[in-house]
Amino acid sequence: MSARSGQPLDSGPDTLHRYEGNPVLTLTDIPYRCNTVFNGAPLKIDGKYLLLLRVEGQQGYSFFAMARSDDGYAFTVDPEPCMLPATEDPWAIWESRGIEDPRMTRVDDTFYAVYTACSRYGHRIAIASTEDFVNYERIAVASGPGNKDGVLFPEKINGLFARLDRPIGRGVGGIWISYSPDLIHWGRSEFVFGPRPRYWDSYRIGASVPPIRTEYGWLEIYHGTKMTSAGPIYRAGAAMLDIDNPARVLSRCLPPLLSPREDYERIGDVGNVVFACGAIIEDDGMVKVYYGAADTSICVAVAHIDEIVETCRPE
Ligand code: BMA
Repeated sequence: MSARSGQPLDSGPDTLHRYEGNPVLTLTDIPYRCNTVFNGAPLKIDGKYLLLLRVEGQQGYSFFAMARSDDGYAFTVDPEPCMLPATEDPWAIWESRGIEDPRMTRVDDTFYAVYTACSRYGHRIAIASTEDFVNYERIAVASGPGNKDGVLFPEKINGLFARLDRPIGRGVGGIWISYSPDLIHWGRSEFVFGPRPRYWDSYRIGASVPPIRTEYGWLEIYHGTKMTSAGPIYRAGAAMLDIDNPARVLSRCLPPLLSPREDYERIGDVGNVVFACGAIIEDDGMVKVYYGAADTSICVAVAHIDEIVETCRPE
């Protein structure tokens, strides 16, 4: 039990502590037939929690549904999906193989969903906005092919929207930053950080949680993989980026924040995966990180913001 949150949490080896009631969402919580639910993006508005879910249908492609909760742990899923792959031009061609891995960010008074549009041309980053969390207005397919894990900064930086993403140039998956005046036209792209040889994040990395402003800089909770003879292991880690120039990495965690250990993280459609798509910072500083487990369910793990920052606090 965490003294800080009053929630039942494990006391395991990781910085992030698993909620004992994990997983908080599985396919039996979805009110229609589907294959799996995973990689959900949370928001907290007026004390209520929203979680934009990636649901994979039995046909094999993904779409989004909305779940709602009073406590961030017990969710009820809306009766119908909220966003299906587009069927109309100019979007349909880019979403013909589904939409995946949403991240939600509020910038000024608008809520944006940044997600991966999948087609025979590969993955592209797409952006939509919503006012009611039922209807989503597409704004842009905002990258070329071979790019995913887009997260929007919650504030403009030097007057421009900013995002992290993960272009797969030359097969190396690293995190880049780009800027835009209008969310449609993006540029000034720069490399931010990449895989680290020998480490748990030596194969590919990507942004996971939209950057969180702290007194030390932008805290980025990212995912990193290590390749093994049984395939990649997905873990969560943290890095601190400069507030005014987030292309500048101030420091980076050594051990990960969370590694797959529980059966629900080890066993599923894709085993050995913890994959965060968002976090809620409570008033007492506790951070609830929402993550997909083994591409088969959604779980929560919690730590105080100071504990997370401590893993990547600049000297
Ligand atoms: C990534 C994304 C995620 C998925 C993860 C593990 O590349 O496709 O949606 O959770 O792989 O399979």
